[in-house]
Parts: sequence; structure tokens; C-alpha cells
Amino acid sequence: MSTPVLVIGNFNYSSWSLRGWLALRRAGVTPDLIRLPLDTPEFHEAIRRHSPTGRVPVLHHDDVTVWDSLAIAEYANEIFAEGSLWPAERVARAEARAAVAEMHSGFAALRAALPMNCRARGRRVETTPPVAADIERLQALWGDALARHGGPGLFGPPGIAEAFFAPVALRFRTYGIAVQGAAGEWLARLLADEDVQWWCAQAEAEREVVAAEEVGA
Ligand SMILES: N[C@@H](CCC(=O)N[C@@H](CS)C(=O)NCC(=O)O)C(=O)O
Repeated sequence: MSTPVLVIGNFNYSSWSLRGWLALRRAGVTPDLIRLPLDTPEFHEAIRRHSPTGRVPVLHHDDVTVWDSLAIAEYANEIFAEGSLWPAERVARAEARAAVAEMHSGFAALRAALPMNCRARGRRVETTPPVAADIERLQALWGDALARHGGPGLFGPPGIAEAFFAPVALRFRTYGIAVQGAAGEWLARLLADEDVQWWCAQAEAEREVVAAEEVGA
């Protein structure tokens, strides 16, 4: 099999790209990367050659194109990880899928108000009631999953759930949102993960600034 190619946006801002890449890394794959800086003419010109949606991430592997982060995670799980990116145990697996689906389609208020900005620290944004509700729900989800499944990942062994919540972990760091207890310890472990750290180092080295994503300074 050939080396997969993952088309991504900026390391600093592209939360969906990070999810897809981390899922591949969890499967032991280091894809070749094509980086297209978001919000540039270069992005809009090039992305249509890669993806029918015009969005990143998109994965090319042999004769397959996968144009969505969750589908990329499923592909990584199936083709490179023999199913090990989801928990082996039935209940944990069902709950992990529900949590990942909730992340994939939810938390709109938090995502809009607190954009991922890996390299920024000490940002402060007014916490509107919908944002506060998203933060509360995330803390409850994480705490409950860790209590029910015993760690070290949310649903036992770290897997797709960690890939999907990593951008939120980075947001909590950027905007100074504290998380107590087991969920706080899990968050710290996720931020210390070597793949997350590698991604953040690439973000530090980038020079593009997307003004719309720079909030709370
Ligand atoms: N549901 C998609 C969302 C992808 C997405 O919204 N990507 C953003 C960057 S993080 C994007 O490509 N934005 C570029 C644009 O909309 O022009 C997925 O999970 O992959």
C-alpha cells in the first residue's frame, strides 16, 4: 500500500485537519502532508482539485479519496489499525461513537466563539450562556466517560475520541478554561501527547494570521 496523503489547512487554525491527522497517527500512520493555508486564494484554487466539498482535511490513499475527518478516522481504524481505534468492549464502543458523533456535529457555540488557535495563550472571550452550556456539557461528558470506563483515555485505551477532542483541549488552553479532577488530568495528558505537541510545534512555526480566528487578545 502507498503512503497516504492528507491535505490539511493551517496547523494553527484547522481543527478538523488535526482530528484527521491524529486519527492516522493513532493508527501508526505518518501521512505525507499537503498544507493549504486557509482563507487564501491558493486554498480555494487548490482544494477543489482534492475535495468535492472544498474543505480540509481530505485523505488520498491508493484509489480512495476520503473528504471528512470522521470518515478519515474510520478509514484509519479499518485499514491501518485493525479496529483498535474504537474500544473493544461493546458499551464503551457505543458510547465512544456517540461522543465522537456529538463532537462532529455539535458544540457549535463553543466552536464559533473560541476558534482553535494552538499557539495563542491567555486569550479571554466573554462566556455567553450557549458557550457556557457547551463547556459544561464537555466537562460532564469527559468526567462521566472517565469514571465509567476507568481511563487512561475517555473510553479506555486512547483512540478516535482523543483525536476528536484534542482541538477542544487546545481551545481550553488558549482561552484559560480550567477543568478539575480526572477530566483535568486527562486533558493535561492529551495536551502532553507527543503527536499533539508535534502539531503545535508546526503551528508555532507558521506565519499566516487569519484575523477572523484571532479572538480574545
Ligand atoms: N465536517 C468536515 C468539516 C471540515 C471543515 O469545515 N474544514 C474547514 C477547516 S477546519 C475548512 O476546510 N474550511 C475552509 C472553507 O470553508 O473555505 C470534516 O469533519 O472534515
